[in-house]
Amino acid sequence: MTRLTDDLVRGVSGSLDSVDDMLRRTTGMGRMEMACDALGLSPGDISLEGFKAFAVPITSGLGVIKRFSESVAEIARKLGMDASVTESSDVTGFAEAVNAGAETVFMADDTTFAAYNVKAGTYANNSFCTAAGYTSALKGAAGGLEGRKVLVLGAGRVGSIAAGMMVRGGAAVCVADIETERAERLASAIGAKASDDIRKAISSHDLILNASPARIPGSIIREGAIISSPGIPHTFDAEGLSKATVIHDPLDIGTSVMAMQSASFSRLK
Ligand code: PYL
Repeated sequence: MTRLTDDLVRGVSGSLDSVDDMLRRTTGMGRMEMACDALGLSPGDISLEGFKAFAVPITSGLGVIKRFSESVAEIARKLGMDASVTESSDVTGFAEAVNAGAETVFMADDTTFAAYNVKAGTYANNSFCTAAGYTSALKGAAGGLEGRKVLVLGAGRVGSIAAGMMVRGGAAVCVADIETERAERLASAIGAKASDDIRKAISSHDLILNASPARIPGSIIREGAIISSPGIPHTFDAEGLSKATVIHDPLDIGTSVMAMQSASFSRLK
């Protein structure tokens, strides 16, 4: 999983409303509807009344990312949670959150970003939720994925989960990865096709879920393509952005689905 940087996170807080606008414009769903759709729920299924959430800064590994926890808390607040950042970090911060009545605790080290539901004793995982959120966004923007050809770029955690979701949803999935064997392994595991020619695959698909850090030149993107793109870094050129509908944000969509999945563990009506 590519680690976010201070720069990538810096812009998250100021763009929460524009992400919501982008989602409505491209998928017909706002943040809450998309997050619930990703989980097979509707907003009315979950009550967030008095729902307390805390984001705990985690200093392990490469350490804290500036404003990561603050951005996570802001996203949770946008969904209607009473969310804040703990004073302390790590285990002390976790204990602070539990003592303050947390129902969900958000924590991320360099490998796992989890939203732990204290009441239910289980957690939402960012990789699963990011895959579900970007799959839901692609489905919304495309008007459904059943019977549609979809290219998944990147057979890592998010790409693999999303590819499996879309195969189960009836899409004709093709997987491509810079490591061809990884694409082939995933494709055979989920009953999809694999391509060993990434450029050809991109130029022959209207629907793409890009879970790779690759820079995709606009010249090979089809006019009118829809690219649901959790991949970071996010580097589409002007030609690509003019030809395609590109759905992307570095943290918001995945965190929104995590927050709602974590809440669903204790608040499903
Ligand atoms: C959750 C993001 C999405 C993509 N990559 C994942 C990442 O950057 N993980 C590392 C997060 C580290 C957070 C740091 C802190 O500020 O608490 N430990």
